[in-house]
Amino acid sequence: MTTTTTSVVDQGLFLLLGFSVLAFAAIVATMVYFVLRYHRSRNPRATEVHGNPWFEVAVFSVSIVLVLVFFFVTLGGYQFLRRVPEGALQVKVHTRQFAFSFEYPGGKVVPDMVVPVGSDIRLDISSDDVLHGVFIPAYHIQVDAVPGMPTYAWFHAQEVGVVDLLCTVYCGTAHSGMMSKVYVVPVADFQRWKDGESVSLGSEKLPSVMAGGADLLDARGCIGCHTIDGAESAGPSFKGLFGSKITIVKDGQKSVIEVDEAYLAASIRKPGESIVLGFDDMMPPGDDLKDEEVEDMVEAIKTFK
Ligand code: HEC
Ligand SMILES: [Cu+2]
Repeated sequence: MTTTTTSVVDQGLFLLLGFSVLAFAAIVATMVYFVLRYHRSRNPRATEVHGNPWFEVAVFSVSIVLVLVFFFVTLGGYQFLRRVPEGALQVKVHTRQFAFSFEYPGGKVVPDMVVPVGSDIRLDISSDDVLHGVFIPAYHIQVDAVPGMPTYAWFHAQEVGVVDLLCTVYCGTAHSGMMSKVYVVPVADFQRWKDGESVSLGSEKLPSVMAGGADLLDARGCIGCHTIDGAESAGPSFKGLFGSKITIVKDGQKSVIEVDEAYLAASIRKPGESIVLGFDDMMPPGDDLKDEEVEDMVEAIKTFK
């Protein structure tokens, strides 16, 4: 069997777990033996025991050897995880409140990751705002994304299928919704997908390029707090929002307004300035969004009728 990120992590885990189980059994057995052997009926007078140098040296040496074995085995695993095989496909992983986006060589950006089966994938991880974590349980890799400290991870896409990728560092209100997927697809499908064709894996459609605003809303994590089908969420639904009359609270004053493009754009850039009645001021500001991005988002919101 070839070594993978999954197998080296398992190796370290099972070594430590196996030892823990053995040590636990040995300690409990000794304890039970002492309870019986030195019961008052068998050992009515307690005797004092003094040092036993040979025993002490033995315990000490065995412990040192064990700790060194654990250290070198897991160090080997760690080095394996930090050594990206040559020729790995590079994917940039951007993290932000509250979404991941994946950037491919050539500039394609999507909200879920797509990779060809059988290849090594290098993830270049960065954060646009606060601490996040990139965790792919199926491949046993987990790395923190720290603002200003780009890092990386890699894995070998073992078999075709869909696995989860999620944030493991509490990054704010909608942290629990910060989840994406990794689609491991046949090589030919990956090529077609990269060329911009619409491709499916089983019944699921692979993510398309974020050209239009709707994909951008998804990639920027807006859909984590706003639904497009009218359902309740942390924020008001986008369905039927454009052109509707809503009550907002601004500087403590309530007023009724009609939702137009300017209001939508202002809400995306500076959500804290006016709050929709009945909701909390919890939306992260979109100061870093480009003008075209805000326009695309506004256009997309208008389409949810
Ligand atoms: C953490 C959850 C959260 C995220 C993420 C979020 N929003 Fe919001 N959003 C809210 C809440 C809560 C409100 C209502 C309170 C307010 O007006 O600030 C709101 C209000 C809005 C409004 C005004 C809606 C109305 O009914 O008047 C718009 C437009 C909007 N968000 C767009 C966006 C866009 C676009 C994004 C992605 C860039 C986004 N939101 C991301 C929570 C969120
Ligand atoms: Cu996060």
